[in-house]
Amino acid sequence: TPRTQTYGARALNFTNPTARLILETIERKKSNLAVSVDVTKSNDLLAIIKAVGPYVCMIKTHIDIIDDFDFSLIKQLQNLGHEYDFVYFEDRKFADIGNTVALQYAGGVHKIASWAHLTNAHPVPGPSIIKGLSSVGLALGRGLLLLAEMSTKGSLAVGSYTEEAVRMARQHKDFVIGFIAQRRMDGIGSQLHEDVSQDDFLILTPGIGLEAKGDAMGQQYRTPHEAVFESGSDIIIVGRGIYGTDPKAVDAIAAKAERYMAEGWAAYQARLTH
Ligand code: 5BU
Repeated sequence: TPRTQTYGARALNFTNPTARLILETIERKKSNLAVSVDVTKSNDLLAIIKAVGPYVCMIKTHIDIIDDFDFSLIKQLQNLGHEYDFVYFEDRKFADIGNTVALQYAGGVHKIASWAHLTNAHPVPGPSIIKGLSSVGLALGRGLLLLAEMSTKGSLAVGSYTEEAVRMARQHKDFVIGFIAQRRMDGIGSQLHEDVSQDDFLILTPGIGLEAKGDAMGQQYRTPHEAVFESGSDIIIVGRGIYGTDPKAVDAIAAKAERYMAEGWAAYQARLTH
């Protein structure tokens, strides 16, 4: 099963080029760490990416929180992506009708589809949201994650909602390459008599921290070991646990990234042999 396959071997489980690129990048860099850089100034964003670049397979952005956004920032982000060998995940959380999300994904100020390898969507509108986003992203080789679960206290994405999300993904495996979730979704949402043992989806897990248990606004943290070893997550997403409160403290930020990378990789290696 995917849980005990290497990242490199799993690249062959996918036809989507972004899924393959992510798995190959993880294998090459021996890092299943994604850093979520939630800062509001372009210069801080670039400085933090430079600091953590060597240790990540992925940088997760919220491009709409950048106060001084100018499209020239995108070229600089792309250059760093090539220099340090990682992919971009724009955590846009699309949630509207197909026609609207296609416009939001392709255009506006941020033109997300033109640079983000990966983005995500809430399954709440139903399969039409995948149709809308794939009408833009599929031909560009992009990938989509569905939000099957969230890390927050009291999340409504549970039970049959989560199951339906997985079912939607199974119908669109060319474009939906995985889930934001807190655990593996293997077998979940499969119909009676359907053989899904060979199905592979990437599980990306936010809400990861080694020190805090949560924040003042409902975020809940688990450790890399809990996520990757116990729950079978593939990529850990870490934000404030790495960049802390001072975006200028780049040496400390790099050291933290290295630590999370080591913890995430150790948990994966332990998983392979258990
Ligand atoms: P943190 O600083 O590690 O708490 O940041 C977590 C990031 O992951 C932040 O950008 C959130 O928007 C994002 N996130 C999350 O925390 N929980 C979720 O369930 C989802 C996204 Br989906």
